[in-house]
Amino acid sequence: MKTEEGTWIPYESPGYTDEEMLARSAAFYEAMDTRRSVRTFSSEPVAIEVIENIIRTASTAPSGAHKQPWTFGVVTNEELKHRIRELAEQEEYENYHGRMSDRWLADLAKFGTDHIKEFIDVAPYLIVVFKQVYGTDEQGEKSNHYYVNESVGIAVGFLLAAIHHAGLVALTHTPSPMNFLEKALDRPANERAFLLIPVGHPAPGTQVPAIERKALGDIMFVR
Ligand code: IYR
Repeated sequence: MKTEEGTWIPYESPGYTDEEMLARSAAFYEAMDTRRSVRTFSSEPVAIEVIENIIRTASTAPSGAHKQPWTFGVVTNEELKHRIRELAEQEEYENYHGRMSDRWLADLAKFGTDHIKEFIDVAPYLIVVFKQVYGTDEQGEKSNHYYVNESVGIAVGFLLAAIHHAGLVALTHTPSPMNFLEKALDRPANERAFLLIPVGHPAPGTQVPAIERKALGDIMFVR
């Protein structure tokens, strides 16, 4: 490996014992296994500092050439949330009434979804994730971003884990096509809406569908 370029610093391994590693990996799995997508939110407020920490956590994700090709829009303004709800529902109406195939609608039946997206009004925060398809350097010149979908997808994984760790709930919502979010939030030409993520406490009495995760043997192979 070449280490002549740039400044390098030591990486400090935590140095867990095998027993600690086993216990920690099992405990983290147990904690993550209780995460569920939730579609019914409470309007109970959440401190902005919690949201800031969650977004800081997302920003620790690896990215192509460390370009960090993401922007997280935090929407709290009630009128703006409502406008976004109206625009999302317009797209979703078309999705549920012709754009999605019968097979797709059948696959979604168990989740009880339709084009009504009340959670956009109710959740105290909407995190609108944008991917940056290119960057701009200090001179205002275009710079390249690499593996943008992979990078932003990983960051959103970290974001969802951080939301769950904080004891909050979220939904990875895709009101497609999502370009209305770029316009509604007045984003620059290099940003494309990636996901709309309401975040907050679950509504009292929230239920989630009784669905199972695939067994390890069905998702993993070793050779
Ligand atoms: N975007 C729509 C439809 C939808 C699609 C899939 I795939 C889902 O897992 C859930 C919903 C909606 O948000 O209702």
